[in-house]
Amino acid sequence: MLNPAVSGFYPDPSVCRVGDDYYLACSSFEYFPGVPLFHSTDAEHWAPIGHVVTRKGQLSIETVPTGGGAWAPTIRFHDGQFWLLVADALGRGPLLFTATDPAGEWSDGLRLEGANGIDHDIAWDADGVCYVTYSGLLLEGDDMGRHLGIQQVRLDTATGKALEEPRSMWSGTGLKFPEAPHLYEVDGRWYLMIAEGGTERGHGISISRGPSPMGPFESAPANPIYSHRSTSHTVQNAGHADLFRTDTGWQLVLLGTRPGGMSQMFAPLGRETFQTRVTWADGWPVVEPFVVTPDRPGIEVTTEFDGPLGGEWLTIRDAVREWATVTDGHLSIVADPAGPAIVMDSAHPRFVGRRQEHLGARFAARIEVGDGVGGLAIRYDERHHYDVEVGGGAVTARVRLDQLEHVWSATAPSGPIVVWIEAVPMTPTPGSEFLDLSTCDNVRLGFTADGVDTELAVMDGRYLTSDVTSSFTGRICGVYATRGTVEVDRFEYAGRDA
Ligand code: 6LW
Repeated sequence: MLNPAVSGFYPDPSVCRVGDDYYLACSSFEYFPGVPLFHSTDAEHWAPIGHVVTRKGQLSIETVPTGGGAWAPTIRFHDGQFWLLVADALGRGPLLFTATDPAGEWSDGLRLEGANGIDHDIAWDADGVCYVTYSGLLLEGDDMGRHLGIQQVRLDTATGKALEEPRSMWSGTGLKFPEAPHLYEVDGRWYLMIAEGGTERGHGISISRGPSPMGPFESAPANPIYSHRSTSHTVQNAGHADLFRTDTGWQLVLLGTRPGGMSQMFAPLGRETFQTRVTWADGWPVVEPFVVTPDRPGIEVTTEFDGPLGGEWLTIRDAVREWATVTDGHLSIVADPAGPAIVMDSAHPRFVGRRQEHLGARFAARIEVGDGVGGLAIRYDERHHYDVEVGGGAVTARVRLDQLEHVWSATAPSGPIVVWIEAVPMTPTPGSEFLDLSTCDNVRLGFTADGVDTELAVMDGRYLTSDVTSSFTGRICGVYATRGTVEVDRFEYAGRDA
């Protein structure tokens, strides 16, 4: 099957089927719009159709800390409508959204009560009783950080209230962080599938089965039934899966990363979505091993801002973006006069960007800052970003790594200038130093004026990876304004894996 199914920062996939249509949802954390949705008619090629979170108020998007926000949706179709559960982690908490058209609009989000945790699954038995099964990682109250294992309640979906005290469920084989539970009825048996081992290299999928949605569940003898841990597979962290049936058999979607390096490795794109087939033996699912599809074509996209920003454009903790307007082939970003001197250090930068979706990637923006300051930045979070900034007569490349900052500057030419950031995967060449080989990529920072490219700096890319930052997201690259108004009339993204 085609892999990645969806490349770039698209973790925690969940799929539901409605007739001949398949819908896929992923996490989005502090980014807006939130909870991206994809559609497929062959359960293999996925096209974006919109987002669940398109309005202020659906999530606590303005205030969630880095790493919080939309975690791990479950999407299902039941009783004539779509249901999507997602935790607004460190924000509103667990939420239930509904829609009749998955392309939108979705509801405001009903807060679940009595089911505290993350990764909420929703399932119904033949009598219409609704079961919500979730990972009991407490993210609020005095017990914050405590993990109660996999939990379950029956839910009143009209009020969002649990109908009982949570009960403890089968929670895997004892590996860390039992999470991502999904409950399925298959041929008269109930299956409880989870992820365990942590979302890093130890990640894996385990499953159990029982006579009812409440169990009791017996663990599959082969658990974990799938993992890439301790292998040299190009896809690591494989886990957090959702299972579904197609006309030709069973499949699952799961998250994984594509780290680069040598012994220790680093994943520039964060957690992506992969897919594979599933067969059954002795009443247990058997996950077919998968590989990254070789020779996937690259893409080149140019945005000339001749219409509203598409769904691929993200803002950080901002669902309104009134400071970003598109008119006459220009994206104008108006800086916050009270914003900090290094706006990308802030939790609320006036920044509009898109995902890095390929291991090799080049972003270029033609910008004009007038007497303001702004530029192009690639970020994991406000403590880890590389910028190319124009202002005060200079073009400055900046690297921010936590409290450390380093800059390289050149004189800025007058008029519009093309600033660019390029991720170049590390490839072994004779004479390479070990420290070169041990990273995933190098990030070049520079600008072009009068047809001449000036490289200001080349920075090891490992500091912008999920492994170093510990952020749950991926690389996002875009334009920002620090002072005054920054005009952007062209933005290019070229990406290729090989
Ligand atoms: C998600 C949990 C996990 O809720 O990381 O891989 C958390 N798994 O299941 C955030 O994506």
